[in-house]
Amino acid sequence: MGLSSAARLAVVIFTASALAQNANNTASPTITSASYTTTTFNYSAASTYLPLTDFSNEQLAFLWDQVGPIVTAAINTTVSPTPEPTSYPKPGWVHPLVPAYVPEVADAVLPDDFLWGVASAAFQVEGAVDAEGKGPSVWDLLPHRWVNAIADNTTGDISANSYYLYKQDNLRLKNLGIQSYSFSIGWARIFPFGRGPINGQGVQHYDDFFDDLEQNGIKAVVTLFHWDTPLALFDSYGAWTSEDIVADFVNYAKYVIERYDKYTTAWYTFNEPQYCNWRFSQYPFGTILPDYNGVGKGGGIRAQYLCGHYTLLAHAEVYKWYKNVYKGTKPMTFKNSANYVLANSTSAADAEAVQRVNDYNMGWFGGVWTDGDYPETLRSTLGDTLPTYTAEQKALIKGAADFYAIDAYTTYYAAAPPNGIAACVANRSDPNFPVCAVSDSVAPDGFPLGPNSDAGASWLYSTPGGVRPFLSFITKEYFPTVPSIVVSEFGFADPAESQFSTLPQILWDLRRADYIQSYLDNILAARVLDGVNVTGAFAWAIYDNYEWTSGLGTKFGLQYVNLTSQERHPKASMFQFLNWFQSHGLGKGSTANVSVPTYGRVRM
Ligand code: PNW
Repeated sequence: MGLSSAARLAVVIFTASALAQNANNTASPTITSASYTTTTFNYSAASTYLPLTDFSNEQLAFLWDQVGPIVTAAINTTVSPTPEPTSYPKPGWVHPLVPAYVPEVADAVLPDDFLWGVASAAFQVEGAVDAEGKGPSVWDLLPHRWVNAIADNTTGDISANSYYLYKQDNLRLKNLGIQSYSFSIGWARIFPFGRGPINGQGVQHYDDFFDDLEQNGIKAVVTLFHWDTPLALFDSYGAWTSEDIVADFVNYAKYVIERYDKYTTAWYTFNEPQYCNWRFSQYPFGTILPDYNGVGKGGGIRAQYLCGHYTLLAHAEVYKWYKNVYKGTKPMTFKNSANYVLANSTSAADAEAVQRVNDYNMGWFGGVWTDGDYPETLRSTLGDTLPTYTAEQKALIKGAADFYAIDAYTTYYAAAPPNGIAACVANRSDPNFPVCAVSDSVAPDGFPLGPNSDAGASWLYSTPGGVRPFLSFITKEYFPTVPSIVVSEFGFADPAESQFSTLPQILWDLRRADYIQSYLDNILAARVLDGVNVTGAFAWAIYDNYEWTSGLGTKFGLQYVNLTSQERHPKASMFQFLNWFQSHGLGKGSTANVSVPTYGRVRM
């Protein structure tokens, strides 16, 4: 480690010639006693694994060695597409699609510039994790090295293998008539070490990918970072807990933006910076990596808020550079993870609990829409644990987005904790600190808010009624400066879908189809009936993929992926989705016969 191959070779040559000289020496060798030093070793106290000064093959090999053996797919070169069918197997009149939920908007027509499509993320779909010069990301490390961190112990080594199958996937999107594809770029494909030299093969791959998408007439909506931090940046300085990450992210972002801006319809710098909560609460991946930046080996609140802090700074720097220096014209923002929150009762304490949940999700990154700073509820509760922005940084953050993007999956009820908000705020060891509110997918009378999702997405219930007031709440009350809003992800994982073994059992995914219809109707109602400027909606996900700590077994796809053959099959939910956009004026691009009977339209 640390020595390049040339340096290693030099050491070997030097040692060999020194020995040869000794052998020729006729005088008897002087034997000096070696001097030894003693030290106390404690590898747990390591402050870094990898000074980032060497970008050699050896160093890359070391990084992959840290991850362990990778499984390679049977298909491991880019596949040329075969023609897509002129019609797909689809639901018939015997069980037609789910009927409309909001009759008042049944005839509403969307404008052509309404952005819609399906979504994915690089690590969740690409596979080919060590192919063509890519460096490992933390998400390559985690399933391999942290036993039982993933519910079903699957890895993302192959997943949907889209790195090689994207041409067929893009052709199918076109044939189905889908307008846009929201996907992310793998940072470690472009920069295997997160910084340093660029990986030409990785760049070539994305060049081809963007070109293919354009050839198929599909709009690209691009996320720069969807959680797959290059492992080298963890090894070197603890990634998002260090200010060093800002310059490295900005460097990566500038390269990608300069290269692909001409292809891109909209930019997301980050997917859901709120992930800092669930990812860095156990920073950095349990006890696998050293304790960087004094955040403690187990991670926790300090790590979470450092992560959020540098993420928003990195976003703001990229945004201001893009608009002011690069003079970019495409809309740019970051995606947020938050859900509609209702008060569990009419009490003042429960109203305060709702406010706290909103502040700790949306408000945390809301400086963009307010004064560039954190909300008072965070500052007063977290005190010194919350980093502070300088006046200059606040000015940078304020106004650093063109629209709001919300991944609005579900709805919760929130209540004050049993011991009260004040007691919780005063006690850092309280299990509910620092939010000091509890939320639940159950209504006050004990009934769930909607049908439940897969056990691997236990946070998710289908709650379509919530998304409509949520869009109003964000744009009219919480952030009135927001000019427009896109539902950048919404989606559902039908319970136990992975337990079915035959295609017919999988394809009629009633709960997902119902979710798609009801969410879209409510999003449209927000626009047409409530006057919210909703300008886009993206279904998660393009097809089944790697659902983070739930692994491959939790399925969010509108297409089924056979993990053995890698064949894709549109599920009923895909036709529900296409039918909805056809009914509202935007399903014009399909060259396949995708029209399907709907309840209420069938006459026997
Ligand atoms: C999103 N919540 O994450 C992510 O952007 C996707 O990568 C992921 O696959 C998808 O949703 C489904 O999980 C979320 O707790 C994670 O509300 C958690 C929540 C919402 C979104």
